[in-house]
Amino acid sequence: MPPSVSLRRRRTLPTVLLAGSLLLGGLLTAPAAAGLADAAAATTAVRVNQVGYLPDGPKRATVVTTSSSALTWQLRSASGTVVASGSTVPRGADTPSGQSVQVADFSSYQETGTGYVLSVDGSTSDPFDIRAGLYDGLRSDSMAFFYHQRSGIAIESSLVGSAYAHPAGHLGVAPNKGDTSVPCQSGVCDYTRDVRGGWYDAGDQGKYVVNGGISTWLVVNSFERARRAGTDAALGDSTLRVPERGNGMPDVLDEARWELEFLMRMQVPDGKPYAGMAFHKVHDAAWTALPTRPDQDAQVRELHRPSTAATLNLAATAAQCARVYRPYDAAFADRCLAAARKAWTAAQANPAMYAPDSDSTGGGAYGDTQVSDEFYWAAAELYATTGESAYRDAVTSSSWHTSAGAFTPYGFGWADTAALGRLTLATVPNGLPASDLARIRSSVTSAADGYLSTMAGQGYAVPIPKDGYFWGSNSELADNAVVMAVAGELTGDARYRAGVLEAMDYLLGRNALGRSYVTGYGETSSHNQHHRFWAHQLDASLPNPPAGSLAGGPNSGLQDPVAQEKLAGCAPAACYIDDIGSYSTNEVAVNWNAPLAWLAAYAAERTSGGGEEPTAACAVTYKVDNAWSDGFTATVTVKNTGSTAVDGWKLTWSYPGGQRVTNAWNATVAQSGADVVASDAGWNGKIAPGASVSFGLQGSLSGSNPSPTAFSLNGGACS
Ligand code: 9MR
Ligand code: 9MR
Repeated sequence: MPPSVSLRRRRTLPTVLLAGSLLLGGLLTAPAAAGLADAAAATTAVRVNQVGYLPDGPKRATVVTTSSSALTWQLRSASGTVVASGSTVPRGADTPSGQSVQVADFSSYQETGTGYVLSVDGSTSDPFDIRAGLYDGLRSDSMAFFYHQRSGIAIESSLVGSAYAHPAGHLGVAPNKGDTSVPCQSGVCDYTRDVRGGWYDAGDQGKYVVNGGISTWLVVNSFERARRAGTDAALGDSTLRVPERGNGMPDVLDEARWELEFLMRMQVPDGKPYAGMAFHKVHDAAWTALPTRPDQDAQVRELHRPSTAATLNLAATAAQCARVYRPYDAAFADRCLAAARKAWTAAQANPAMYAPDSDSTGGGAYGDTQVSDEFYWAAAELYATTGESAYRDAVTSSSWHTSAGAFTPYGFGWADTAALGRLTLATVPNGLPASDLARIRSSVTSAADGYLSTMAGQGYAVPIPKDGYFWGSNSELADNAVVMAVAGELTGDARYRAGVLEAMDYLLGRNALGRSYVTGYGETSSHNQHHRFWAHQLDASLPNPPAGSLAGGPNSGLQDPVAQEKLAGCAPAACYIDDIGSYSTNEVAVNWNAPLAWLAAYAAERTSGGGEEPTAACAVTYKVDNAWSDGFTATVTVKNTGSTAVDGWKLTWSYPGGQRVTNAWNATVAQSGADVVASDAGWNGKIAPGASVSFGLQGSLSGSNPSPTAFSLNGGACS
């Protein structure tokens, strides 16, 4: 029944959570415990988005302090000049973090630049930028995560650099024993299936239809939303590091297709028992050790019993595919639609084949015994795509169509998918009666209002409640931010966009631990996430996770041995450790990077209002002077095309191909993820009108070396 939904995610940790809440009560009266110990461990008491802020967005910081009266904040530019100042607002005890905090709001400062810091109470924040292009690098890196996670294809150094390249995993080449001819678990089927391809789920190499479904939906939805907004060119062909660049298909859809093809391979073939259903999952018979590179996994792979939930994930995503891919590849859209219809029919015939929680040897369970929400989601996608009355009736007769529980404070998720159906019905033109549509849309905006009010009640402005720090909490709040973004689209109300951007602030450093949960973004960022190949912490010859990888985040359930040993007594929002062994707080996963990529693409968009990149009077040439197999040198020339002198400059760009600057001359160059900031060397800081300065750099790469195309000078876009 719908009302039970918010309890389902809690099911995995009821007792621990209860203990956590009791402890929390104690913490607030005895603030010297875990919360403040964590605060001390962070680099600074002034918590900011370590990447930065958009010029027209909210700009808030949280300060951990024992002071109960307002303090003075000062914003300093890179040269040390105080450019703005004001008073903080004391917030007192912040329950989720167990910290006493104050909030500094410098939103009214809208100048652009790099290297700002905020000082309060004798502490200084990590440096940050204020500029419109802030999220361009993350848009690309967070989406590249999916290419890295591809199974059944070699990961090319020309696209991701030599450290991340590896041979194809699970293509039937020894020692792999899959995925080209995979048997079922005993008693499930008497044949084998070719289930190559798809994305590995997370740090493990399982492939799960249930979790693949929500991840695919979000990636495709990110494109569908951008197309409505008229900003889809940013996700179009040749915008991302995918091998299909240049094929005429938007790159985001190329990436999602890799998973869609896998999801369709998981459908039970005609003529077999349960034809049309989807196998729940395919993974190793026993857990592999860390590290294990995908192509070196010697375990037997097995198909697990078909489930209704998996079948409806296939129906929903294949129906969405049929709608979104049609303009680019009608034959593929037809194939998706046929698979979706067949899956729907099979799920109706087998409505209660539940995947059990106990099936977690060698792979995750993704158990779910409540599938009416998956029925609603699949019906909504099929109806939005086909307009057919049978699917409309399935939508309108579902209890989820009217339930107040479709959106919960804890976010939608792999087990809670009714919200996905609502988001589609609210945004994709369809034939529901106007009153019905109005009700659906207002359910989106009232959910978003709830998230905004949850944020307003917290010192760190997190759109999940204090008892919401479950496994993958970062995805809960990211998913809630997706809902806020859609509410903004439906209403034009700017408060929702502000809420989305503050959720990004949380992920990128304005949080209880003063840490960015996204690898490569921010001064203090997670880089030891649980992963079988990006296992640098265990084997120095292996890489850390690539830039743009999101950690699961604080989990008050402490569901792994490292968390249990190191985090006992933590306040909910501080129950996190950047250790490869802590899979319950620090894994990566496709259903977590998917909302990150969705939000990064949204945040990277130039809005029609004040978010438009201001123009600067400059022209930049970027010339590759020399390139070899894994490196290059380049000369960058900046010309002042305006009529006033430039006095001190910072030039920013994003590398589209994973290049990394290793060395520079005549400028100081810093890189975070794909984003590069080049600052003058002091003596060459002045550029007279009509004059130019040049600097040189050396970088690393493997294979292709696409030149950056967009440059900003002191925060303004050059022509
Ligand atoms: O590596 C696994 C990770 O992907 C899962 O999220 C997690 C929970 O299912 O399990 C991890 O595997 C561990 C297993 O559960 C217990 N033995 C140690 C495994 C590696 O740390
Ligand atoms: O994201 C999943 C979380 O909701 C569950 O509580 C947890 C334990 O069942 O499993 C998480 O999913 C993991 C999956 O089981 C195996 N691959 C890694 C996933 C992320 O940790």
